Amino acid sequence: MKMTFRWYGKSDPVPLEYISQIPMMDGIVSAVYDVAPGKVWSVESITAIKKAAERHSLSFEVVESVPVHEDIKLGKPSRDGYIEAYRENIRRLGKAGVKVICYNFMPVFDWLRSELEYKNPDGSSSLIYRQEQVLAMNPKSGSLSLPGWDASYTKEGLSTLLDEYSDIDSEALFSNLKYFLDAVIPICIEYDVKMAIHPDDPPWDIFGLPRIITDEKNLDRFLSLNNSPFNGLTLCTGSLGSSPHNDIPKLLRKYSSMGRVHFVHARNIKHIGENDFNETAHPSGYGSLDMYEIMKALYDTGFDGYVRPDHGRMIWGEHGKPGYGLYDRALGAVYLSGLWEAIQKSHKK
Ligand code: CS2
Ligand code: MN
Repeated sequence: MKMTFRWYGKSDPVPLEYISQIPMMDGIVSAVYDVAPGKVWSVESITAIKKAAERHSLSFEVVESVPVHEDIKLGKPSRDGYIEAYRENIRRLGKAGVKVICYNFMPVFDWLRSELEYKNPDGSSSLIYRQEQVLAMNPKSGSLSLPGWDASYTKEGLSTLLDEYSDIDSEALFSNLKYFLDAVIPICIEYDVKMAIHPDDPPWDIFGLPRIITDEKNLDRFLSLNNSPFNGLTLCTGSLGSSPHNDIPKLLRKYSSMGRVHFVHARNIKHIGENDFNETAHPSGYGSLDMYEIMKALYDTGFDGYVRPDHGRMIWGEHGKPGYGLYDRALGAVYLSGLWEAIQKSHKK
């Protein structure tokens, strides 16, 4: 298991020096952020991240994310050009020593929350999802302001895009995903880079848009779209776990023993209603997920991929990118590494 930490590049308020001071931290997870989806990343930008990480004794072996252009998800004729750019990014990243690419296949929106700074009774704040509040927003009204929503869309642009998705159901999305995988996986094999899809967050349809990386049945189907071990998962415990129907330790055991989990986002959440959840501190006692069982499932299946703490709360007066402050994520990382050490030592007796 290699512990990593997401870093948003030079504009991230958390400097690499601080990340390197977190005990038991192996590396960063990052990306080139100033290039539009569907474009090729320059070798210089990729190398600059790697060099910066190495100056702080951190590795850079995981990219999150290389975004998938909407035309690929929509299956438009223009997808081939965007796929070619994706293939070139895989080659360039592989040459720079990147081993895993995390990406998602969610139409239009990435993760959705109703509030980014929900005040907890202890004075910390966290991201929260209340379905009723999210559904009350109308993405076509132009007043939508949600995390994960790409602010570069104009009101008209977003409206047109949503219309284009009106013919895309989950079957069509699966078929467009297969087309994409069949084009990129051969390059991954050649350059030794694993693809690791991120589950949909939350794992159910929203605003009439299909979401397919949601549960065991669909994860099985996803993996069989292309049977190469290079076609794998980012198992995000908080995303899949926001549905109480997903048994996360069980899913981890199953897919990690198949060698199909390449990256783990280890986050805790608390179910607070049918389709509602709050993001909590990482330790098991604070949320609905048993983080010990999660780490144990990884250990027992010989997991040797990458883990990162996921969204943290804002604590100790920190201000920053919602979910991505330093303090709570650092506590999460050390807690997870502590669990790992305990599990490891309990096997050595
Ligand atoms: C991340 C996602 O912050 C998060 O929840 O896990 O934004 C993630 O980077 C993408 O969905 C993966 O492409
Ligand atoms: Mn995640």
